[in-house]
Amino acid sequence: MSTTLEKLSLAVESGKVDKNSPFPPQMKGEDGADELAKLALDEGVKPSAVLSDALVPAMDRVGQKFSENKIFVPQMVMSAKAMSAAMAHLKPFFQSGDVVAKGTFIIGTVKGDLHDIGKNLVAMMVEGGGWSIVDLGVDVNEDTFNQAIADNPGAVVGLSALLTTTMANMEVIVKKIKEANPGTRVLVGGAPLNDEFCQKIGADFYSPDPRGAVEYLKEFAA
Ligand code: B1M
Repeated sequence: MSTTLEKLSLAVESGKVDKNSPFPPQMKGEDGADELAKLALDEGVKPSAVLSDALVPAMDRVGQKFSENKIFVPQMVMSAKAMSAAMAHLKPFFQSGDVVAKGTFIIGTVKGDLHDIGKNLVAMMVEGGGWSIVDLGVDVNEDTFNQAIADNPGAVVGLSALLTTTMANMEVIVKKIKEANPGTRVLVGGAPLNDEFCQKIGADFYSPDPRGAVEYLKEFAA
């Protein structure tokens, strides 16, 4: 692996967004993910290699450390931001077809729920895993999910809920998705959920964290 890719991977893992970013303090003044992703592409590294050799492994390590409580939400948010800064340089290549997306992942926070930090992290991690993302935002109802599925046939759908009150809305939305689109895979997540609830509402998979979502989606990657 090129030195630039190694540095990029470390920048994402450490949450170093760009040169001016003060976080993490020990990397002050060093290039961040923004500069390093651009440099890698300028050096002729293929966008697919930037993604698979630097960004995806970095986010895998971040997800692993988060699952093991070795890092916490603020570090994970910074890593997600760093990955986004790098991904911005790759996006034109995704759009041009130089990188073939593994599939489409539709994600939204369910009706009545405005919490989006976890949902955004999942979207970023899944995007870092090579998927094309349709982010419907927050407070999303069943009709909006079903319209997005109609617009993106074969997509896997992710629902997030952070409130015990909106878990009930999640149940209705899963039911309506399954009625309108029986073959659609539905992944659910959010702090108050568990496996038992997932099974009860007829969803296909519960993941407590973004890493679990990325792992689950590997089964359906094109
Ligand atoms: Co709210 N809130 N909040 N809140 N809020 C909680 C969730 C709460 C637990 C706080 C508490 O009382 N201790 C509580 C819920 C209690 C309950 O029902 N169980 C609560 C409440 C009550 C409320 C309001 C009702 C407060 C009020 O107005 N009276 C209100 C509701 C508004 C609404 O949604 N309609 C409200 C509002 C807000 C803010 C707007 C102020 C803000 C949200 C800002 C935003 O998201 N842009 C907010 C915040 C920040 C929180 C806490 C403090 C932090 C949530 C967060 O972002 N966590 C939260 C308390 C807490 O969690 N400690 C709380 C960090 C984030 C990375 O974790 O979202 O869990 P999380 O996501 C994780 C996993 O759950 C998972 O991966 C992520 C990373 O590991 N995951 C998925 C999430 N979605 C997934 C989807 C997947 C897979 C994994 O697949 C699709």
